[in-house]
Amino acid sequence: MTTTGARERIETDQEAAALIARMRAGERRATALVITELERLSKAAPLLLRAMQVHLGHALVVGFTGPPGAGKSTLVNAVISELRRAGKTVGVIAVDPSSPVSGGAILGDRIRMTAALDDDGVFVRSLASRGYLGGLSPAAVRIIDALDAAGRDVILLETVGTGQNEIDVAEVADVRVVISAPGLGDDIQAMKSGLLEIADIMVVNKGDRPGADQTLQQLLGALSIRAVRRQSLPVLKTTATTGEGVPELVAAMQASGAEHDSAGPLARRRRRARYLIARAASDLVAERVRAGGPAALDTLADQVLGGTLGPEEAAKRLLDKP
Ligand SMILES: Nc1nc2c(ncn2[C@@H]2O[C@H](COP(=O)(O)OP(=O)(O)OP(=O)(O)O)[C@@H](O)[C@H]2O)c(=O)[nH]1
Ligand SMILES: [Mg+2]
Repeated sequence: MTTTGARERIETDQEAAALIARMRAGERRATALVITELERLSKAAPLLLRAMQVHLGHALVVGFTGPPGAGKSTLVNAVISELRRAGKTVGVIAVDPSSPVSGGAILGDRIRMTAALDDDGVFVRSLASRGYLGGLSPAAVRIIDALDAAGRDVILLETVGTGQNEIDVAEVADVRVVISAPGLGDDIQAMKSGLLEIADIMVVNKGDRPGADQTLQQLLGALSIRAVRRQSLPVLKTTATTGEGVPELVAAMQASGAEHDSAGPLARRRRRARYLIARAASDLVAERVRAGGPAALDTLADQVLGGTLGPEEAAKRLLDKP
C-alpha cells in the first residue's frame, strides 16, 4: 500500500508500456496498479490492455469451482504451497459471487491466504463479481490477462459453482478443477447437472472426513454412466488442511495443461479474448434495450400484440437503431 498519494500518469502508449515493463520486472506495486485500473476499467485500461497483448499466453490458468464450503480456498492455498516448492510463480483470483451483505467470504479468503502474502512469488486478488449474478465478471478475465502479462507461471481462479458461473470458468480457464466434499448434502446430484461436464479434474476434498470414500464412489458411479471421454477423467481425493493428495492434484493440473500446450499460447489468448467480446456484445444488447426506453418497447409490444410484428422481428428493430 502506498501512502504517498502520488498518482501515476498513464495517458500514452509509452507510459502504459513502461508500467507493464515494471510489472513484468516483478514490481508488486506496478502489478497492483495495473489490476486496479483494469478492474475499474479506467481511461488507462485500454492503453494497458493494448500494451499487454504481446506478453499474453504464457500462464496456465486453472479454475477451481464447486459448492460453497467444499474447501476451494483451503485447497487453493495448498496448491500455492506446492507450486512454490516447485519454483513456479502464482497469481490468484478469488471471485466472490455474494452480495456485499455476506461479504465475509472475501474476508475469509484474504485471511486464509495471508500466509502467501509475504512471498513475492504469489499475488492474490479478491474480486466481487458485482452485477453479474453469479457469473464471472469481465474484470476477472482482464485480471487474468494482467497476471499472465506479469509473467506468472500459473493463475488460480476460485469461483463458487452456481449457475452461470461454471460455464464461464469453462470458457476462460485452461484447466478446470471441480471440487466436491462429503457432507454437503445432495451435492453429487447437483453436480451431475453441469459441473461434471466441464471438469478436467474432479476432486473429492475433506478426505479426512467420514463419507469421503462414499462421495468418491458416488462420483465414479456418476462418471461411469457418462460418455467414454468422461471415464478417463482424473478423480482425486485430497485433504486440503494437511496437503494430502495435493502433489497428485498439481501433477494432474500440469498434465492437463500440457494437453493444451499443443494448441499453443494463441489458443489460450484467443479463448479469453473471445469471452470478453461475447460478454461485451451481450452488454451492448442490454444497453441498447435500456437506451430505447420503455416507450420504444411499448410501441413494439403493441405491434406484436396487434399481430403486425413477430417478437424476433421486433427485437431486430430494437437493436438496429444505433
Ligand atoms: N476436515 C477438513 N476440513 C476442511 C478441508 N478443507 C477445507 N476444510 C474446512 O472447510 C471449511 C470451508 O473451507 P473453505 O476453503 O473456506 O471452502 P470454500 O469452498 O472456499 O468456501 P466458499 O468460498 O465460502 O465457497 C473451512 O472451515 C476449512 O477449514 C479438509 O480437507 N478437511
Ligand atoms: Mg472460498
